[in-house]
Amino acid sequence: MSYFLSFAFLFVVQIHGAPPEFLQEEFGIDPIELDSIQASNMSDVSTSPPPGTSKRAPQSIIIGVRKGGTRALLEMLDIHPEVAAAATEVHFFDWDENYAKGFEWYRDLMPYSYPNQITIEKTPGYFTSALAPERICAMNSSIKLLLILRDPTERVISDYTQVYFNRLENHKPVQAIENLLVRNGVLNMRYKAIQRSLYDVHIRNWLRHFPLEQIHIVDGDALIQDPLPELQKVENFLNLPPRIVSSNFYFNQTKGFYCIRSDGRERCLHESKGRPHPAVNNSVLQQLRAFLREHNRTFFRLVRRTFNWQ
Ligand SMILES: *[C@@H]1O[C@H](CO)[C@@H](O)[C@H](O)[C@H]1NC(C)=O
Ligand SMILES: *[C@@H]1O[C@H](CO)[C@@H](O)[C@H](O)[C@H]1NC(C)=O
Ligand SMILES: *[C@@H]1O[C@H](CO)[C@@H](O)[C@H](O)[C@H]1NC(C)=O
Ligand SMILES: *[C@@H]1O[C@H](CO)[C@@H](O)[C@H](O)[C@H]1NC(C)=O
Ligand SMILES: CC(=O)N[C@H]1CO[C@H](CO)[C@@H](O)[C@@H]1O
Repeated sequence: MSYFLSFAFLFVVQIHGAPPEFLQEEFGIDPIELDSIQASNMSDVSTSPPPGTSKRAPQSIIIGVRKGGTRALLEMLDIHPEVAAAATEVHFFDWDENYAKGFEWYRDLMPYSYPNQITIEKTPGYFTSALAPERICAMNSSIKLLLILRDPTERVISDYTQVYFNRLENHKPVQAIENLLVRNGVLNMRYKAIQRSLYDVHIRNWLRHFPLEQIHIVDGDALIQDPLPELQKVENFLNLPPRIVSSNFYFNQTKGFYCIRSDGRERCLHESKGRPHPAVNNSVLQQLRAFLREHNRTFFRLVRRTFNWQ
């Protein structure tokens, strides 16, 4: 698995030319990653395209959130015969140096698709990017956006855990989560993991450019518990015929997660490297929860929907 992660890491650096230092901190690996390497098979890049296919701009984008389960969502949607999923996180709309390369560069990173297929890419960094909404709107103002969210407090801890292990692997100093969350007794609002969990702040930015009807929110906690109902909602949102069925999933007792079965292939999902989350000091945790509660209230009002986060 660590082989897979470093492979994926290298792959993104090579293809998209991003500064490694930035990546080490910011490149998000989902809580739910794939065991297999299929998602980033480099040899696919050079195989000749099937007749009748071409590369198309995405008609739908999974915009985030980091650590929300974006990889799981994309892989599960990829079961659908009318979905063509991009293999890597493109970071076109959130990284200036990629955006400067232009639209043709972006389209070239999309998979070959048939005319009846919907191309989907996912880059979790878009949701929290200040510029991504207007840039995506400039490309296609009627594009369909998918946003997968989970409990904002859990997301903070998961975000911390990922960066913590990345830093360990890169022999960089690490800090206890409490020291990052709290400075001088108050919540440290400059901590990016907290900022990224302010869903209301970020969604406002998207709603300035897109009507709420164009943004479908997937409940990340529900997707992991029972994938099919959440995926059927997405099929409906994307106007896809219902093709994902319960036999595409089987529960692996050992892992405690669902595995995907499609086209005779089996792929399993699991917690990122099985990393345990740290036990967070309870009073700090309560402080964080109380703070996010206000934000999630505002968020529920903005999206006219509530989520079962406690
Ligand atoms: C990558 O794709 C090629 C062609 O589709 C296949 O032959 C090869 O086994 C794949 N490699 C991995 C590591 O999945
Ligand atoms: C824009 O997105 C919509 C919704 O997915 C799609 O129907 C339309 O074809 C897209 N337009 C272009 C130019 O890609
Ligand atoms: C279930 O998960 C275990 C533990 O990761 C794995 O060894 C096994 O191959 C999986 N079984 C199936 C049928 O996917
Ligand atoms: C949790 O942190 C508070 C200060 O923020 C401290 O007073 C308390 O002793 C800590 N609790 C534990 C169990 O470490
Ligand atoms: C995680 C979190 O803060 N959840 C809260 C979101 O807001 C509702 C009220 O609208 C609270 O009940 C949750 O505890």
